[in-house]
Amino acid sequence: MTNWLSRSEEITSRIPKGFIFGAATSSWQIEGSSHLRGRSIWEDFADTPGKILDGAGADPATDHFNRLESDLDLLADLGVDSYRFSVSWPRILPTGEGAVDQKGIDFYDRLIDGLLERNIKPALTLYHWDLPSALQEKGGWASKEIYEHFENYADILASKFADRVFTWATLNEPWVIAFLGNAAGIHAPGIKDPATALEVAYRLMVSSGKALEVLRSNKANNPGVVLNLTTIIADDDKIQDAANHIDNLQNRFWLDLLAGRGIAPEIMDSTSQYTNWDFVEEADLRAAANKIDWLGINYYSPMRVASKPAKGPDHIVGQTPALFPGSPPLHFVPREPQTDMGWEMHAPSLTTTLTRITKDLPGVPLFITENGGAFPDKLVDGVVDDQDRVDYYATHLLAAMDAIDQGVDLRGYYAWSLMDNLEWAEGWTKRFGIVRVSEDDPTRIPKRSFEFLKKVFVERN
Ligand code: GCO
Repeated sequence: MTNWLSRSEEITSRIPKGFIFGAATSSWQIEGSSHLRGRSIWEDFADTPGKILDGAGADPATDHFNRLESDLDLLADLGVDSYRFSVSWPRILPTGEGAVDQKGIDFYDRLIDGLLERNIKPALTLYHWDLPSALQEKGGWASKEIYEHFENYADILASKFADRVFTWATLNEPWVIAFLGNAAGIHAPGIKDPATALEVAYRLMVSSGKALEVLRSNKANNPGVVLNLTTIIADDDKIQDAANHIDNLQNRFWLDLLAGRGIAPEIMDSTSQYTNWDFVEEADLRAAANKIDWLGINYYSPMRVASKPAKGPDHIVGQTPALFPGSPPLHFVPREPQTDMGWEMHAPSLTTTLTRITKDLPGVPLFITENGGAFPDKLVDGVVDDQDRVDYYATHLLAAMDAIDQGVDLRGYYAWSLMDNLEWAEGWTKRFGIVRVSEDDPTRIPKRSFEFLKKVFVERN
């Protein structure tokens, strides 16, 4: 492994002036203090035995709610320009609608002001998966009523915070929400129904487009959306059709909607056994194509597919055919080296993902809004020497710089994640943090990767 701590200049010398560096988190994964807010679909999911690997739930998470000030000090110490966080909808509106909970507003007021006091730009995400349970009972993202609820929620947040927030993202990873939540049922709300998943995918993008308008009417700066896009690698000749199908649902669907190209006939055909898409409306498609000021990309790994299974264990978190309704038979065959999620580490795929987006959605500035890796960290004498994570960051930062050299308008990069946290259905079993936190000890211990990123952030021009 390269000693990146002594070779950080190879990276810093390539970072353009004005490039934004940050770290990212999300509300449900870190906040805790769920008794001070309404219930979300992730508590419902976590309370169902067997859904979360280690049985973890919303509390205490990392106890961020009670440790806000010291967590903000950590960010300042890291030397970030920006912090990407999400707002918990049920903290603002306990049942998703009705009266605003002032406690919730006060918390995010403190968060935003605390960032600004430390000269850190707030990057706010409206929705990172913690839907109020009361709205799921009314159909959640599969119902048309969600448009109005999401617009109302966006309006409340923008009216309170528009003067202070640097970038706004409507949604985080609608692909995950739609397909992990509603096709494979491995995320909340745990539905296994491809037809619902496809409708949710569509309604999410329409909701996002409508929320963009609301944000703009409140003079919010830089409204955008965050997608998890990646490069699909066909590992043998026989798998090209299946690879195209995966690419269509993972990448093309979202980019086409944003670019105003609607839903591709190939996608409608290949999913026709589940839905006839009769819920699609022209006016909605126009809303889904509302202008974004930037696009966020969460990138971790390519998806490598083949006609034959790979040898060895094949549990790869979030890579299974059930996530791609209508897919021809295929296998996910990540190569070594892999992270703890079973995800192949292949930095050049970050470059190709970015250049492809630039081609399919020209003229939109990009941010890498998440990138990082889960590794089996060891705490030895109070130190986590996570050289594997340092290596991951270094190679992916270089791959991001390669994309800039190839003409990609990449404006910033956020590391996932500021700290170890609740990794959704994997609970505490997977660690993505550059700061160590554990379920039974909320003490923050910056890892070697924190030191490395700090060096990069501080030493650049
Ligand atoms: C996502 C989410 C994060 C995850 C991270 C690691 O991209 O899935 O935005 O909440 O924790 O990606 O899986």
